[in-house]
Amino acid sequence: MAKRFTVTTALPYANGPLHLGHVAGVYIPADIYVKYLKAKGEDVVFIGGTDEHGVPISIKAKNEGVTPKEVVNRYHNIIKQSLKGLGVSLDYFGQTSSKGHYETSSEWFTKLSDDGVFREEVSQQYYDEENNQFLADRYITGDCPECKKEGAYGDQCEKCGATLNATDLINPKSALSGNKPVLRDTKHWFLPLDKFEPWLKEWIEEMKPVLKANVYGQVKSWLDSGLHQRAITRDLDWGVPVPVKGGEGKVLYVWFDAPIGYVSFTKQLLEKDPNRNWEDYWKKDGDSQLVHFLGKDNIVFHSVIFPSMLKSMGDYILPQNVPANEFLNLEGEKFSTSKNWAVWLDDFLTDFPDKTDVLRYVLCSILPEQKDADFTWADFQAKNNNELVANLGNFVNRALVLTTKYWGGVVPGRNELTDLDKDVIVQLNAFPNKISASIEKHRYKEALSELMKLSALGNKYLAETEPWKLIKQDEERVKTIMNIALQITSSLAVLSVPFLPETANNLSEMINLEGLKWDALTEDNITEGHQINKPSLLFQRIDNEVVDEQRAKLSQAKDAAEAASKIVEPQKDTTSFDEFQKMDIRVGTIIEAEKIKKAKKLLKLKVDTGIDQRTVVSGIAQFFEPEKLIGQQVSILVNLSPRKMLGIESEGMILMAENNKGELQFVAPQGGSDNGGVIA
Ligand code: B3M
Ligand code: ZN
Repeated sequence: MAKRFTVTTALPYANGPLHLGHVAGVYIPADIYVKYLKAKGEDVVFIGGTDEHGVPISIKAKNEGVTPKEVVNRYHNIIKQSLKGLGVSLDYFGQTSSKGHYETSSEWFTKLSDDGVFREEVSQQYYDEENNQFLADRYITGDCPECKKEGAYGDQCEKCGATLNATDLINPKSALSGNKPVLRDTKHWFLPLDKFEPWLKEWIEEMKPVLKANVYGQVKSWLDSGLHQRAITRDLDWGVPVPVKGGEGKVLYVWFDAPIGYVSFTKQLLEKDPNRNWEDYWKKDGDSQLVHFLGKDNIVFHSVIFPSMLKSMGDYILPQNVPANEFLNLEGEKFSTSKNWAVWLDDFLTDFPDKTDVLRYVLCSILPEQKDADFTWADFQAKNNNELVANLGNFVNRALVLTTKYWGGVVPGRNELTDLDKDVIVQLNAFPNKISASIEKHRYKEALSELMKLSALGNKYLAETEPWKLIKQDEERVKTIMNIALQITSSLAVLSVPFLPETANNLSEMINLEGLKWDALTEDNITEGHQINKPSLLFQRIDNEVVDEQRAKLSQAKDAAEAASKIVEPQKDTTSFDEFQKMDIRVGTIIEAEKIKKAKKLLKLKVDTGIDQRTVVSGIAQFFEPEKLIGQQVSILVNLSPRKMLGIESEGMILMAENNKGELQFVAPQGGSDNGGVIA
């Protein structure tokens, strides 16, 4: 084993909350690994944080009319809280917009630039003359050169999927000013990956024995298709400023500074620690084992680009492993933020505050380790009821309840062992190593299933020996059986720590035993005469209604997202000026408003039109409380022929504006006007 461990979780962009896809791909396996290492007494730093640069974040901020810093702080906090809620024990959760991170990434860039690692090249890029700035690909739109449709972006056409260069767009327009951008010379710095290719190829072959097949496969195919230099600077105003001469007005490319975050966050964590030094976790002398956890879309950055940067820095270690996962789907479809097809971690924690371990269990049991996997609410319910309640919860409860019932919670001693007892003990003692082996190979699904085999072993043992039947005839025999059952229970309390931390905690409180060590587990964890505490149930059944509600919530959210992205209504057929002139639209004021029985959508209004006071039936009841409407100015079509609705004569129509969600607002003169005023 290495002297110490540096474990990182990929940094999610701070422009949205985390969903279960992020959690399963990165945080659950990383947290299991780290909790395991810590249970073994290893020296570990567990580093995470948010990635706070990049164009989508600036665009979001612009759309919201706030600064990028406001956006990233908001989501950083949401993400941080939700990970805490899930019991993920990161030692540090940093921000790439922090001062310390700016310092470290500038140091890296300056050193690599001084050492002549980068290439510098001038190329032509689109520039917005009105806003005096170069345009990122996403800030340029135009007609797609492939499918000819409008609205393609400088990097991609979302209509036909073509990958584009901004200069290929027909009729390019700046998204900032709407003007035609001009081409201007600009200088950028490049990481010459082509130069690193030979050693990367050797290194990846050396790593092959420990790499997961999906990771090796992806990196190999990248290397085989040949590496090209990559621009690591951008003409933007949000990011780490390029710290060398000629870099004015430019920032580091988000993928250059983000992985340096792992280093800057370690520095921030250990800054004030008198006993530990960040360099031990990153430099060769420290002999630390660096492990990056991430999703499959980030493999190349962590196994080609960042290693090239680490190597170029000279004295840094390279990753020992990059256990990337494939993707998790939701009810058979890809997670999608824009379609709102997601279970958000913070929502889950609000809806199920006492079920974090259930979520950890279910996600671990379906981890997309080798191929994409699917989360369904039916499976969530089934795994809770059939595995956690019926297997683990049931065994522990029987062991503790029977001990309480027969001997007031005092642990009995063992008498002579039968062959069955001896066999169970041999099996029990093999579990710590089996689970360790699976975790160390980053096979977390397998490790969890081993844990569940241990409680299944306990259940089977009790079912075969039936102590509840024997207690009347042979209490001495029952003492032996229950002693063994309690040894299994106490091993479960330790071995479940990485997977089910809250359960492990509850369990060790119930058995009233702390400080048991993973490596020291035996058939004598718990001694004769030890007093256990009052047992309670570890898990509760989940009923159908609960998961039905979650499924309904998912489809409602999806419908709302679809409605929000609804295409603007097509234009109606043309009408003549004379036709339009026939309509008499006036300013009016609502003076009375009431609900109409049996009509959910309708309100009965009395409107002062300046001409008269008249009754109008209006379909706005879902959006307004009648009391709040008194005094509201409106635009009213006064010469519409009267219509009877639910027995009420309606004399006119109030004009409303509808947004994409189908919500209504009044169309009224800004700042108020006189009733009866003509609208034309
Ligand atoms: N933010 C991409 C992502 O969230 C990127 C990861 C950075 S890890 C250094 O998938
Ligand atoms: Zn296209």
